[in-house]
Amino acid sequence: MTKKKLLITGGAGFIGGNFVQYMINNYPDYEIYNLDLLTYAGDLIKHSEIQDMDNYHFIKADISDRQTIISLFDKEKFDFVVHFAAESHVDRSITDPEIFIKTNVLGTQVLLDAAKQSKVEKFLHVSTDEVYGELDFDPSEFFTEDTPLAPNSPYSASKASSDLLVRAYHETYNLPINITRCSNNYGPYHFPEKLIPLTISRVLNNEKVPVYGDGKNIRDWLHVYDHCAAIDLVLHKGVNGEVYNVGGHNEKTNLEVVETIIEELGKSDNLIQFVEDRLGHDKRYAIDPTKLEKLGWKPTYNFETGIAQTIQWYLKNEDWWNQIISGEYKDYFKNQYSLD
Ligand code: NAD
Ligand code: TDX
Repeated sequence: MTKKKLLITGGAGFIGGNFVQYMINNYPDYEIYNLDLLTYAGDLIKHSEIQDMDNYHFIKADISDRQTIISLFDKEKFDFVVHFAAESHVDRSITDPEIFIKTNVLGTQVLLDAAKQSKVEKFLHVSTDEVYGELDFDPSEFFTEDTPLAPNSPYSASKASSDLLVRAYHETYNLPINITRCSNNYGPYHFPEKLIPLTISRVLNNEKVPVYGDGKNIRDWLHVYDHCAAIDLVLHKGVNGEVYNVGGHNEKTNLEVVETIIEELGKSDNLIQFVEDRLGHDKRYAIDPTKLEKLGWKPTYNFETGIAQTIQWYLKNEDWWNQIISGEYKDYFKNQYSLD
């Protein structure tokens, strides 16, 4: 029997990187191809233990490079595509939206063309709850798959655009697709520009933690391993053409998240510094995952255990994040924040 060929785009980043490891561990009979441009957000250090395995292949390429992508698909004839590659940070999209359109919209369209031409069995597009916009603080409201798309940031607008293209390729060309829309992830290899790893790394260095506005905005946190299991399920069992929301009912205000990390690390709340609010800052995200639960998924981490383990991971892997925050990240941080 020929082995299934799975292309994972963005497999050098946070979630894609964890998904590459998950698939290598759970599907030894698959050929895994990791395609990534290795932007500031991607690295291969996270894959040093698997890089020499026969069933793991790395391809450095830009998803918006049509010629390269089309000829790669022609040559490899992938069975499945799981598409993570994206510009992913909301704050960067506010300062410099253009690359978000090129990568997230044009890059997705190039991949869709390639997938259509080579007749893949399934194209799974990894999206985000941010495409639905924001919810009020009323705890009885949730995003369902029927919530209208109303993205508020250039990042979420670019993701919503790519979602609509994926949908259109299904409706127009009958491309077999699924779209997953997940809430905020946390866990190993989360890039330290995002709230949780930024807080952990700064608290460990006794540096101030910037909290936007009053810190009362709410995010719905899910451990990245639970997200990987959800994608696995949708890839293999998802009904063709369907969207699935992914979330584990773990709503926290940003201030609660920051205070939890400070307490776990035995430091003082004096490290919190309220700073100017993010432009267009979405108030609250909260996912209703009923449809995915009916397919057979349930999360395995509660936030308290997950965050404690994540902090331990950052303590053990200081080399990885120290090397990031001492590079070009320093300039990014200085431009982004005015801290005491
Ligand atoms: P990330 O920024 O950590 O990783 C993105 C990866 O994509 C990097 O390895 C980067 O090098 C690669 N990449 C960027 N541009 C590329 C290009 N033009 N060609 C090829 N590769 C390119 O992002 P993440 O947090 O792991 O998010 C992955 C996906 O999941 C994104 O599509 C994001 O929208 C979605 N998502 C993220 C979250 C979250 O909480 N982080 C939640 C829901 C959905
Ligand atoms: O320094 C900070 N201070 C702060 O208060 C940062 C970086 C963030 N925040 C706030 C903004 C948000 O309300 O914390 C919350 C989380 O911020 P991020 O970690 O930047 O995540 P978010 O904007 O919610 O988007 C994330 O979840 C959905 C991912 O980055 C997206 O890729 C994903 O689609």
